[in-house]
Amino acid sequence: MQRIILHIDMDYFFAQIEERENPQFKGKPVVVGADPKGGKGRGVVSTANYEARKYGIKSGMPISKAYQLCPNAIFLPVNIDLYQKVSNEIMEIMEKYSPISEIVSLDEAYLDLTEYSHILENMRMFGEKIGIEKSHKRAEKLARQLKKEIFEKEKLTCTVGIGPNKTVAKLAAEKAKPDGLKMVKPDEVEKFLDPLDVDDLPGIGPKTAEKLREIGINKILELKKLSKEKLKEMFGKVGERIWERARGIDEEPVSSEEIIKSIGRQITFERDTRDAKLIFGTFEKLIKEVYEELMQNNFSFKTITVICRFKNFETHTKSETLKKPTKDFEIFKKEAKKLLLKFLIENTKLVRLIGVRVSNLS
Ligand code: DCP
Ligand code: CA
Ligand code: CA
Repeated sequence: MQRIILHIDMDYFFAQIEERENPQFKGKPVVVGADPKGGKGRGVVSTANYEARKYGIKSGMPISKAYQLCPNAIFLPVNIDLYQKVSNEIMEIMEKYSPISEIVSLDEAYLDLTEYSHILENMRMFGEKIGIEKSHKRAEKLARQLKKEIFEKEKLTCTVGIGPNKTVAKLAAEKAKPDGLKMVKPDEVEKFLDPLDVDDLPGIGPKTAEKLREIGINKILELKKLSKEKLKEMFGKVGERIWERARGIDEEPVSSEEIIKSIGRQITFERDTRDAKLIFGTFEKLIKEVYEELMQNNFSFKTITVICRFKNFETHTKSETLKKPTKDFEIFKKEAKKLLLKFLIENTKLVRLIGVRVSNLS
């Protein structure tokens, strides 16, 4: 069945809320994130408004780098309670527009608008073709209303993408930022995807993109020249996914069921360190926090992953998958510590950040 999927993503979310709360910031570069401490701060940028992005400041960048790029920017701490409250209000508005919705993150969600097309609009007498055309018009109208309602109630702008599936809808939104609305109809998908960069595709991270670039593949049009078998050979199971996504194929349903895929915690040390007592003491605290959340949700886990970031941001992960799912705290602690120890033996650099995550939850 031909679906109509809408993706909504708020524009420079944390920073836009700060601008709304402090109108005097409008038009000036605003950076939300860790304390820059005059350029010596150690955390990262959560997000920046578009003025700050002109200086090259981006989400995830070390806050010290952001400070270097634009010392006169307005640097603000992350007020997550406020952003969460605003997010809840937005999601409440959004959910009125379709009975089928999926919240992806604080500022992002999908709506399935197909119902409207096929039940309300496609009343047989018009025939399939007119039905789907009308329903696209209807979807666009709904999208415009949604943007308007959010702006009127929250004084915040967002971008909406509409497509035949989640992948295309999300990419359409990405390409229409900020304050945009873009619809890609089924017969426009190929034309829309072909000129995009391979790393625009969800599922293609920096490492995968690098591998593709090495063999001269930069655009989705070029990616389509690789067979499914070749992609499987290069990337394993996700290769098949990539093959489909490059062709605009994505059957994943919009699903409101909240699926927690993993639980994790990480922490950046105040100072890069090799102090084993500090590292393992901190690590045990993280393990306990993760375990508590696991128990609150009554989950078993099968995979443990440890993250270690060394000086200069060199970041590694190591995972261990158990033979069967468990809830055993001692096993968790023992396996996690073993992984961390491996890092410290293999690498003598100072440690900047450690983290632990459990996945394969049941
Ligand atoms: N965020 C974060 N750390 C990151 C990325 C994002 O804390 N590395 C937070 C801050 C963002 C929010 O999540 O405001 C939403 O992330 P987006 O990737 O959607 O980015 P923005 O909404 O900030 O900007 P855009 O206008 O590009 O969507
Ligand atoms: Ca956003
Ligand atoms: Ca987002």
